This record gives sequence, structure tokens and C-alpha cells, in this order.
Amino acid sequence: MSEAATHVASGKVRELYALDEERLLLVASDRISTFDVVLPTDIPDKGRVLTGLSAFWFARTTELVPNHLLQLRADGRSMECRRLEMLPIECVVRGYLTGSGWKDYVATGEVCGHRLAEGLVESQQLPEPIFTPATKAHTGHDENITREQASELVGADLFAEAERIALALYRYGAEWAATRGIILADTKFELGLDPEGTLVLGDEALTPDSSRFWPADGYEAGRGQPSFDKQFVRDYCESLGWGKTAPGPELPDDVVAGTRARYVEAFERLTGIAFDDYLADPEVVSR
Ligand code: Q0N
Repeated sequence: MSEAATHVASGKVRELYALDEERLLLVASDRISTFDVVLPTDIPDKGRVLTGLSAFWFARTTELVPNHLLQLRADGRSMECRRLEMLPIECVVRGYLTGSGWKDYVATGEVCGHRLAEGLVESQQLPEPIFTPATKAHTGHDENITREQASELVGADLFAEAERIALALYRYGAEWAATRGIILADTKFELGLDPEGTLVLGDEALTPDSSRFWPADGYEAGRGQPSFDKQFVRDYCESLGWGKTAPGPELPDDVVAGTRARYVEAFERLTGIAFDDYLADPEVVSR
């Protein structure tokens, strides 16, 4: 880093530093997590893929919502961002019934207060995408909350605006991805307020870490779907009979290489840009 920066927050695989009063630096590492555990082995360039994809979507969705990106750094993994006042909810949109949405549906017939038709099956596409907010759990898992609870947390007006923005972003990303053979099953956005009180898209967006990407090829409702990016890692971990608690296993070279190739493939399919061109000049995704 060229400027002194104070570390302000850590995610499992990303770090956030303060550059000054108005600006943050968001750095995506090459760490990978599976079954909620960060593994000891890095996936080379994973952080660059995620940062490049976020910047790609940010450039294309400014008409839908302004975003926090000020400047993509030449390392391809760091973004200088506007500092926002983040909403205390995760803005999740689901187009398919999977993960905690599927679990909640099986238990209650509802997901975050949306009552769904009876007889839906795992991984089924919903008739319409639904906004399913969650609280930001500082330890462990985000917890799904109802529309009413989310509305109480942020206020009715901001809730309605956040829902509109999140659904519009999901629809845009899902439609784009579908034409490139990728199903965007669900995704999570973080929104914040700028000093004028305008809602701004923050964090990373429409990446494999903030979304479930499924290969459209071979999609079949009624069962779990393979992950576009992490399936080699999951299969390898399952083959070990690992108990899915820390510490996670080291990954062998072929699993690392195969997984890196899947991240790069997701980048190239979605952006239509050669990943080497991104490495040479990250600004290619913003043009
Ligand atoms: C912020 N988080 C949660 C990176 C992601 N633009 C912003 N302004 C103020 N705060 C935040 C952002 C953003 N983005 C977002 N925490 C603070 C997710 N973090 C966790 C750590 O790694």
C-alpha cells in the first residue's frame, strides 16, 4: 500500500482499511472458505477475479444504483471506496430455492415472510425473485429475518428502496449470467447511505463469494446443484471425510489448479474479457 492505512475490519477472506475520513480500501485475498471454514491453501488470483467481477458489475449498474467504487488499484485486487453508513441488514435476493431459503421453506412453507406455493422442490426456480433480508451476525451465520423485522431495523422507506434496488440488481445480473450459461441462484448485496442520504451499493457485488453460481448445463430441480466455483474443493473435502470444523485441510495442487480455472472461467464467461487482459490493466472491466 502506498499510503498509511488503518485496518478497520476483517471478513473471512477480505480486509478493509481506512485511507482517510472519506475513503476505505477493500482488499480481496486469495483465501477460500468451504463449509464456513477458511482453508490453509490459497487459490491464486481468486481475489483478483472477485474484484474484477465486482468492478465489472459496478460499471454496468450505475443507472440502477450508485456504488462505492472510486478507483480500482493496479494490483487488481484492491478497490478504493467511498465510506458509507452501512445498513444493518444483508440484502439477499433469491431466484431459486436453495440454502437457508430451502431449509426455511421445508420447515415453515415461508422464506423471510414470503409464503410460497406448496410442493416446491430443492433448487426450483421461484415464480419471481424474492427479497429475503438477513441480519449481520458478527459471529457465525447471518440470520434470516422477516420483511417486518427488516423494516423496523432500517425504517419503512429505506426498506422499500433497498428491496427495489436489490431486486433490480439481481434481475440484471441473473439475466446477463443466463445468456452466458450461468444460473445466479441467489445473491447478497450490502447497501449504505452516503452523506446526502442516498442509498449506495457497497462491498463486492454479484461475485461467486456473494452469490451462488450454478452451471446452467446440467441444472435439474429436485436436488442440490454443483457450485460453479467451489465444487472441486467440496468434493475433495468430502472425499477426506473431514468433519467440517476448523482447521480445514490443505488442498492438493490439482484441486487448486482446477478451482483457479473455474474462477477464471466465471470471470471470462461473465465479462467476455480475457483474464490476462484484466491482469495487464484492471481498468478494462470498467470501460
Ligand atoms: C463496510 N462492511 C462489511 C470487507 C467487507 N463502503 C463502505 N463504507 C463503510 N463501511 C463499509 C463499506 C463497504 N464495503 C462494509 N464493513 C464495513 C463487509 N466487510 C467485512 C470486512 O471485509
